[in-house]
Amino acid sequence: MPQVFETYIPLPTTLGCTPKLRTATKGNNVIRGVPIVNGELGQLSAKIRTFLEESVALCQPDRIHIVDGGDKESATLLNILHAQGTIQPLPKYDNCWLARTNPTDVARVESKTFICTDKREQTIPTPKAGVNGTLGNWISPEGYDTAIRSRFPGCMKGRTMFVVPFSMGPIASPLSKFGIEITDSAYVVCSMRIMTRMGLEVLEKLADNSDFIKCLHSVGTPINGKISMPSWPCDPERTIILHKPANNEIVSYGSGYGGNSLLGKKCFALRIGSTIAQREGWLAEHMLILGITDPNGVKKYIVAAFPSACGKTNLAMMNPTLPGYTMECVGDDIAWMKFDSKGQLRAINPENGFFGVAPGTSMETNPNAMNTVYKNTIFTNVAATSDGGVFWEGMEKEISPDVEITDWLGQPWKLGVSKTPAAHPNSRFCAPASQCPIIDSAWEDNEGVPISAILFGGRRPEGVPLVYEANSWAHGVFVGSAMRSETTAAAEHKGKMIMNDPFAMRPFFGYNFGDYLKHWLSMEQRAEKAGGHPPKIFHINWFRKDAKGKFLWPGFGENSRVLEWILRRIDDQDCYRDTPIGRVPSAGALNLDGLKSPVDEKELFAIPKQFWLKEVDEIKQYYDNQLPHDLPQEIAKELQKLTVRVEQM
Ligand code: OXD
Ligand code: MN
Repeated sequence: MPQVFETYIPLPTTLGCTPKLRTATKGNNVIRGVPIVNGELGQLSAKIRTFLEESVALCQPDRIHIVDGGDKESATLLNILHAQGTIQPLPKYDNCWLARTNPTDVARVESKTFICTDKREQTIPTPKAGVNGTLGNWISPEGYDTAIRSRFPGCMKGRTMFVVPFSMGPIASPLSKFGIEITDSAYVVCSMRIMTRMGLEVLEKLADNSDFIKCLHSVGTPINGKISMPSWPCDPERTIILHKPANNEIVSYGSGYGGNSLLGKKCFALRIGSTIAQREGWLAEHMLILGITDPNGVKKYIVAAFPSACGKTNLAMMNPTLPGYTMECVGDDIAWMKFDSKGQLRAINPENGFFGVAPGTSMETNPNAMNTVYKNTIFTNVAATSDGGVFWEGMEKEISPDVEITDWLGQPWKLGVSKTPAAHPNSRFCAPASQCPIIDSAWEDNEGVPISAILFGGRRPEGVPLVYEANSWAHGVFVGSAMRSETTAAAEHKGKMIMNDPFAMRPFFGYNFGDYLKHWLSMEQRAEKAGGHPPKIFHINWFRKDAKGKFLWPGFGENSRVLEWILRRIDDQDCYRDTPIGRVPSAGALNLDGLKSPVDEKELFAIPKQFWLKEVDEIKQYYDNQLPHDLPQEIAKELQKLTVRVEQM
C-alpha cells in the first residue's frame, strides 16, 4: 500500500508567508501524476476514485489532499488560511477566526443558480407567455456541459484539490446521505468540518462502493487570470452553481461563500435533497426543528419554515418567557422528514452546525446563539474589535466603549459616527451545533424526532395575523404555497419588497414547484396508509406593524405564548375560532399574562377584508403568472374557497 510519510511542513503563522506543501509521497500515491499529499488512494472506493480522476483531469491541481476530518488537519488548514491572509485569529475567544471575503462575493447568487434536466418543465413551471419565471432557473444538458467546459479546465493549477467526504445527517442514521465535495478552498474544508460530519468515518461507510452525491467546487480563476484579492480568490463575473439531479451531481464555480460553496447545505440538503425526497417519498425542507416541553413535562417537536434571514435561528434557540416551558434546538435551517412505519412524521437535521446571520444576533435577541459562537467558530464578514473580538449591528451593548472597531472591509469604523454598517448585512457565524447550550438531547437520534406541527411564516408588516391554523392538510399546503415575505440580505435582492417565497423554498426547489405541491399533497395519504395522520399546519407572523410602523408583538421569547396555543391545538383543545383565513385563538385563549407591555390583541388578529381581497387577488395572479399549467387542482380549489370566504366577510 502506498504511504504518505509527510504532508505539510510545519507552518510559520506570520502573515504574508506563503505556506509550502511538501509533496513527497512514497510508492504510487498519485492520481494522473498528481501526488496525494494527505491520505491514500487505497482509502477511496472505485466510484470515488473515478470521480476524483475525472475532476483531476479537468481541474489540473498541483496536489490532492484527502480530508481526514481530524484536529491536526484542521489546525494545519487554519494556519494555512491565516498565512494566506484569508482569516485572522480572534484571541478574545477560543479557536475562533474571522474571514473577510472579496466584497463582490458576499451572498448566494440565485440568478446564477441552475438545475439541469432534459426538459425545462422538469425543473420549472412554464410561466404565462411574456412573464419571467421566478421559481428557479433551468439549464439544458448542453448548456451545463458548456458551462463546465468554459470554466473548469485547469482552474486548480497551482492549488491543492481537497477531497471532502461528508455526511448530511448522523452517520449511522438511515435518513442520512453521503457526499464527496472536491474543492480548492481550505476555507470550505474548515467550514464543512463544522457544518457536516466530515472525514474518514464517511470514507469507511462508502468503502462498499455505494453511491454518494458528487460535489465539485472551485473558487475559480478569472478569465484574464487576475485575482483581485489573493486572500479570497473568486470569479464573480463567471460564478455559476449547477445541479444535475439525474446524476446526483452539484458543480459550483467562482464563489467561496456560504451556500455557493458549502455544497452540503442548500445545494445538496435542499435542491438535490428535494429531488431525492420526491423519488423516495419524503420531504427535504428549509425548516428549523425545535422541541418544546410543557410544565407537565410533555415534550413535542415542531418544524418551521421562514424565508432566509427571517429569524429561524432565533426561534430555533428561543428562551421561552412562559413559566414552566423549556425549548431545545434540533436544527435551525434544514429538516429532512419522513413518515415512519406507524405514519408518524420524523425529522432529522442533516447539518452539524449553524451558519447563522450575525447582525441582529445579541444577548438580548438570542443568548443561546451568542453562547454557541465563542469557541471553534469561523466568522465571515463581521467587524473586528481591537481586543481581539467581533462586532456587528446589534452588539452595541456588548462591547466595551473603549475598543476600536474595524469594519468588514478592514476600514476603521466608529459607533454612532460611521454611516455604513460595520458588519455586512449577510455576515455569518459558522459554529458547531453541539456547542449550543440548548441543543436537544435527541438532536442526533438516528430515527429522527417525532413532528407534531408544521409552521409557515414570513415578514408580513400588514394584514396577516400573529398566528392561524389551516383547516386541513390541503389548506395547509395551500398556505405554504402562498407564503410571502419582505426581502432580506441573504441573497442578492436590492431594497425591501414583499416577495412570494412558497414554503421558504423559492431559491431551493430542485424540481418543478407544481410537482413539489403534488408531492406535499400526497403526504396525507402516505401518513394515513401507515395508520397515522399528518401534523397540523399553522401560519405565524411576528412582524405585523401598527399604523405608525411599530411592531404589534414583542417577539423573541414571548413567541412561546404562540407556541403554547399551537401545542393546545395539537391536542385538539377547543381554543380557537374560525375565520375566513383559518383558525385563530379564541378570545382569551392566547396567554398574555405577565407581558411587559400590553398588546393590542384585536389589531394583532384583525383580518381586514380589503387587505385579504387584495391578497387573494395577488395569490391568484402569482399562480396564473408563474404556474398556469402546473398548479394542482386541489390548490386552485383552496384558493377559490378562500376567495369566497373572504368575499362573504
Ligand atoms: C441560509 C439562507 O444561509 O437561507 O440559511 O440563505
Ligand atoms: Mn436558510
